[in-house]
Amino acid sequence: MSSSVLTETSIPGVTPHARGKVRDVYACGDHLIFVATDRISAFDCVLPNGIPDKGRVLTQMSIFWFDFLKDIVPTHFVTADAGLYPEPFRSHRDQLEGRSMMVRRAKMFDAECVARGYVSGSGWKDYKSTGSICGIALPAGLQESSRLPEPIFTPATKAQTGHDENIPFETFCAITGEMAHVLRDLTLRIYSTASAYAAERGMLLADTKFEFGMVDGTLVLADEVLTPDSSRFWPRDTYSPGGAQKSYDKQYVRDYLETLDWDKRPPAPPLPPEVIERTAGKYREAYRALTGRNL
Ligand code: Q0Z
Repeated sequence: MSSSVLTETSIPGVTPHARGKVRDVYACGDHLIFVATDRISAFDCVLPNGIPDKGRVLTQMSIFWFDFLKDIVPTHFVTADAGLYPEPFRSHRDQLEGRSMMVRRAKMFDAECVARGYVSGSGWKDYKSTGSICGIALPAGLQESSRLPEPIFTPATKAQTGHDENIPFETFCAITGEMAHVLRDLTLRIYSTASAYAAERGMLLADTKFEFGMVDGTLVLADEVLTPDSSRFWPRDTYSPGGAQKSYDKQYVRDYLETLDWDKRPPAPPLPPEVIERTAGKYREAYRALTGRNL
């Protein structure tokens, strides 16, 4: 299996349908092929180095969860066997195998479905300034990273550039229409199921973001799910509310970048080999912690 670092995909004669910070998406008829590269971002910048195995870890983790969740919600997942992809993708399977998946093309809901069980990130920012998150009133006296009395649904708009913006449920209803309540209930149900599983494996699932879409009149869970790029996982044994928790995956990268006098605007500086290797180790460790499997 290929373990070389891939930071750019290229399929001759095919233009990507979309490129994200980390993933490249190709259109093929009714399907899309998502390719997780080994790119990594920090402080909203894509770094010049790739992280070995990161794309494979994120893809295999999403696939693990799609399977785990399949009795709760249908998903957009079709296959990750690149030998089954249509041409010209099948001929380039060396580039794609292990780090890609073919999915049903969905009509996406134009809002992110976020569940939070802990106060962190933009949730902590909102709580500090308003005492609530997405208009949901919360008890006074919560600290950064405190566990919430119960998980909450905190939808956000998808910003093309810049940061996603937390929105009240009422705004979410205006965007998603009659499916709004179903999306909220499913988001919280998936969060509870996944966080109970993660807890058995020594991990806290602080929050996670889902994207849903419709395929032939059926609601499907789409995009990537429950990866370190879409979720905050915290090791239970070092959890300590009252401050930010260390990022499971990117801490070495952030810590290193903070030692430089880089202004956090592109271009980002290169990472030393030991930061790259230790970060790769964290991704492999996260995969093993959650799935019990090695890559
Ligand atoms: C996912 C995104 C990425 C850029 C659209 N099954 C689907 N059908 C149609 N559209 C999508 C999906 Cl998952 C879809 N995104 C998010 C991912 C790069 C944007 F890798 N946008």
